[in-house]
Amino acid sequence: MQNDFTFSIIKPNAVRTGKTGPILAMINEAGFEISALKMIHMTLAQAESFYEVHHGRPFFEGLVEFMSSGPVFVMILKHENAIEEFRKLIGATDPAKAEPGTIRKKFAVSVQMNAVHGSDSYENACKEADFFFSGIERF
Ligand code: IDP
Ligand code: MG
Repeated sequence: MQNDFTFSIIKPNAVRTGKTGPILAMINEAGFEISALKMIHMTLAQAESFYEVHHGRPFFEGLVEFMSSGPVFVMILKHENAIEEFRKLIGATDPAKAEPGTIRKKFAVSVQMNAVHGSDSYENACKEADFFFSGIERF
């Protein structure tokens, strides 16, 4: 079924400061089911490849350095209308504009260090999930 899963990352700032558990609890409480999950530390080249779509943007260099600065949790999450529902749960890119009760409002420390990634389309969710997970790592 299209749009029944999304891809997410708990970003280095949140992992470093012990927010993985609280963020997973919010994801769980919102009704998402974990379909794949692992902890990794991306190289700079891997982060550049993942964020290729943003290559050339003024924040690109800082973003890829940040995303390769420490371990992250990558995951695939199942839910009806997963893309839209997860984007609602995480809130706006800029935490100053994120709704109260969203993950970014609670755990982001800046626009760059905004605690979590969520796919923006079904096509990108498929690409992003395939970038990090093989078939035998997905349930
Ligand atoms: P999204 O994560 O809400 O989809 P995108 O526009 O796809 O936002 O940007 C990807 C990531 O790049 C953001 O989550 C954030 O970490 C970083 N980013 C986006 N815009 C800026 C900016 O203006 N300054 C610093 N970092 C930014
Ligand atoms: Mg995006």
